[in-house]
Amino acid sequence: DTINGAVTFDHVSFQYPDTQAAVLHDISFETKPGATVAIMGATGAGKTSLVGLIPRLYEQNTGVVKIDGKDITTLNTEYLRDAIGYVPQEIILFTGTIQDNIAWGKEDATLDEIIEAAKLAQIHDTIISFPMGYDTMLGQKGVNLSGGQKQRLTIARALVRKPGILLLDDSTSALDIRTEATLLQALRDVACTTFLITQKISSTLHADLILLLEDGSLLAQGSHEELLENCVLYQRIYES
Ligand code: DUT
Ligand code: MG
Repeated sequence: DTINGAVTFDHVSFQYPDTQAAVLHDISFETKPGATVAIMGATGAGKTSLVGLIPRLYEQNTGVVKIDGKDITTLNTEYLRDAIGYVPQEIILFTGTIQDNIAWGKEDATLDEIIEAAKLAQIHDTIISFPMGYDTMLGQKGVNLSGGQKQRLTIARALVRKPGILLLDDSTSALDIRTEATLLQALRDVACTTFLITQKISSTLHADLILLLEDGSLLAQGSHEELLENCVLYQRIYES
């Protein structure tokens, strides 16, 4: 069964096993299926840690995380891994073809599925502009991609699984405003709930929900308009 992508955090706190201090304090929010959720906050605020709880890369200490109303500790990890696409902050590409790089982790993906994912990730046109297309080699013997092209390639890799939830950890930082907006709209069109960690106000403008983290606490949450009205820190980020 597929997921709709509603995500709920209910009084979630978390600390890494080997550390003393909690990294996330009493986080509560909920998103509708297909929503775009922007996560902002200074370096070290807890953004990567927060999204890592959703596919159970880590386990919260208190509180409950739910997907489509189900406590994720009751779901099996294989189901979670299929349902959630995760694009980590550090991009990993290997020497091989573009096709192999997109299919990494889902080696049974068909070329059609790979192309569909690349289109959704807004990288298909770039790929077919290369003489070898999807057979283009990456790495020392192949083409060098720009930062934004690498980001979109790794987003395509996550989308090959057709996830109901996509976690983008700073994965659009090198994209221009228009390409990013097109990507977010395309994800909306396929009803993929998207968590986007970002430092850019341009990415929060169209988010259904913005989560503003400060030192592991949820300083504010709401739409762009709501935060602009109610949150001094958000106003400052907006004006800077
Ligand atoms: N932390 C650990 N162990 C880890 C990872 C992080 O103790 O394995 C700490 C570092 C930091 C806090 O957790 O004090 C939050 O880190 P996180 O990586 O979640 O912060 P971020 O908001 O993603 O920061 P950045 O914008 O630099 O990626
Ligand atoms: Mg991070």
